[in-house]
Amino acid sequence: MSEEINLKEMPADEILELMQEDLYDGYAEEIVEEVQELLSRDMGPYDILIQGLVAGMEVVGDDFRDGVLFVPEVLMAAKAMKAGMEILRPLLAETGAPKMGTVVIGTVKGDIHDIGKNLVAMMLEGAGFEVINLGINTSAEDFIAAIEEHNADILGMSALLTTTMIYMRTVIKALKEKGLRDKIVVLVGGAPLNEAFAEDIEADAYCRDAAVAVETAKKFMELKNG
Ligand code: B1M
Repeated sequence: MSEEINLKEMPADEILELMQEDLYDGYAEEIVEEVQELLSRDMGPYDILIQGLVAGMEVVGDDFRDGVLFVPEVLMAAKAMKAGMEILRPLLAETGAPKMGTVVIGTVKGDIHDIGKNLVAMMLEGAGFEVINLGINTSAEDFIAAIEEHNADILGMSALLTTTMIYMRTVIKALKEKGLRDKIVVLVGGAPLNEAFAEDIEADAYCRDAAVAVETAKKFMELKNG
């Protein structure tokens, strides 16, 4: 006989564990219920995001790397993660923080990973930035057009593949050719990157995670505004 799960009777830490399992199994509806249950207990959206969703996706990532999970399963997990993020998004963006500046962000050309980039975009919105999210597979031309259109202060680029991260260099080169490089702060992130790579391509900073991206973006805006 299958055991009926009653979320209301479970302690929060067990719900977080269950979230990780449900994310692994790609159960979007269950993820939505669990996020809602934790919110109803006044758990902060950021804690739910990091301790439930991001922690779950780390396990998925490890098993994907080790050949235990394959693309279809990972896609299901990503869908479940997005369902949870959709609920948290307005709450993370709702801090009433004063306007900090404008960020154009996107995943670079050839790369379709967008969960981390969307997380960064959400957290930047929450910190008071206006965020122009260009989505995935973004060309240098599209980045430049958006920077010019929105008079952006910061460009954020994301890449999750060793084969696509090098495209960031192409974008920075294109910014230089357009005479825009000195007018914009370039922040880069994504699992295969590190500080040495960021320095090598002449980005302004590498951001390990979304929290660091927000801190770094704020720091650069403070420097810019004196
Ligand atoms: Co892909 N994938 N994937 N994948 N995938 C990785 C990246 C991989 C490391 C898996 C593995 O082998 N362990 C591996 C890359 C190997 C490499 O290049 N070294 C890989 C591969 C190989 C592939 C394919 C090639 C598989 C295939 O088809 N054979 C293919 C590529 C398709 C393409 O892009 N052209 C592919 C496809 C997919 C899915 C579509 C199935 C799915 C993406 C769904 C989606 O995003 N909508 C997927 C997923 C989900 C992953 C893993 C499992 C998880 C990525 C993720 O969402 N992490 C990933 C394994 C891993 O990373 N451990 C993997 C959670 C997210 C919160 O973290 O994205 O790191 P992350 O973002 C963090 C920081 O990096 C940082 O802040 C974020 C939040 O804290 N950050 C920024 C990210 N961007 C930033 C930008 C900033 C600042 C900070 O700007 C300022």
